[in-house]
Amino acid sequence: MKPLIGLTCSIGLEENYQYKETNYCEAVRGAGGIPILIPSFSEFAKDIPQLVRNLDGIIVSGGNDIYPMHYGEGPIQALGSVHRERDEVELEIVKECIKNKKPFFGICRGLQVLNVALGGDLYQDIYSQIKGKELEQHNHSKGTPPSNHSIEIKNDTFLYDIYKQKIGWVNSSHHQAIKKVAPSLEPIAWSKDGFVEAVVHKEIPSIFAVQWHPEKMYHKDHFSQQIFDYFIDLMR
Ligand SMILES: [Mn+2]
Repeated sequence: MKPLIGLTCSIGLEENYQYKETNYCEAVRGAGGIPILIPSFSEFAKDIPQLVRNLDGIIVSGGNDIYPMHYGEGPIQALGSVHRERDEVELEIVKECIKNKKPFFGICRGLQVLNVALGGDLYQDIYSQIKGKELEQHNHSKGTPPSNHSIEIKNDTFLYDIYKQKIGWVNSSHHQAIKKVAPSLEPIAWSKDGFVEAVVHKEIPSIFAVQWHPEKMYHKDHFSQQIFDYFIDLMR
């Protein structure tokens, strides 16, 4: 039996449709899983406990910003678009994955959701909130170059086992980042300018997240493939 992998959807601008990029689905299937899209809408968070129990693993995917009230702040001017129902559904998914020790893979926004759900917080916009320090280009959106910035990977982690070296190269498409890491998460990779680029749960190693987009490089990059393989293999 192939593992069933829930994939959270993004919400269209007119807010009347839900979607997920095909490359997420291809990466899940390529690694041996069956992708199942999870929408977000009013009151749906209440059904998440049952849904999580019936899936083998969940990917909380990339997308818009998290409403900062979830970490006790009001919105600053540079905050991007937010969607209250998606926040509720995904925060509930984290809670249930922890409770049921269900494999969880956060990608980009998914890393931020994981951190906020577990008590950490975020920079709402790194480029307007961090002054006096030159930051790398984390918010690359034009074209699809194979790599945007380097990461330094911690020894003795699953990520090090994949890359087999301290330095990796990743694509990057985010303007928010982890500020305070949640107490139950361990950072395992950083960009040169000091942002946390990957985390793993300290007690549940099958719960992890990356700040970049391995799904976009799935067909081109061996390491990206291996991250998905590693995730799906947790369920075999
Ligand atoms: Mn980055």
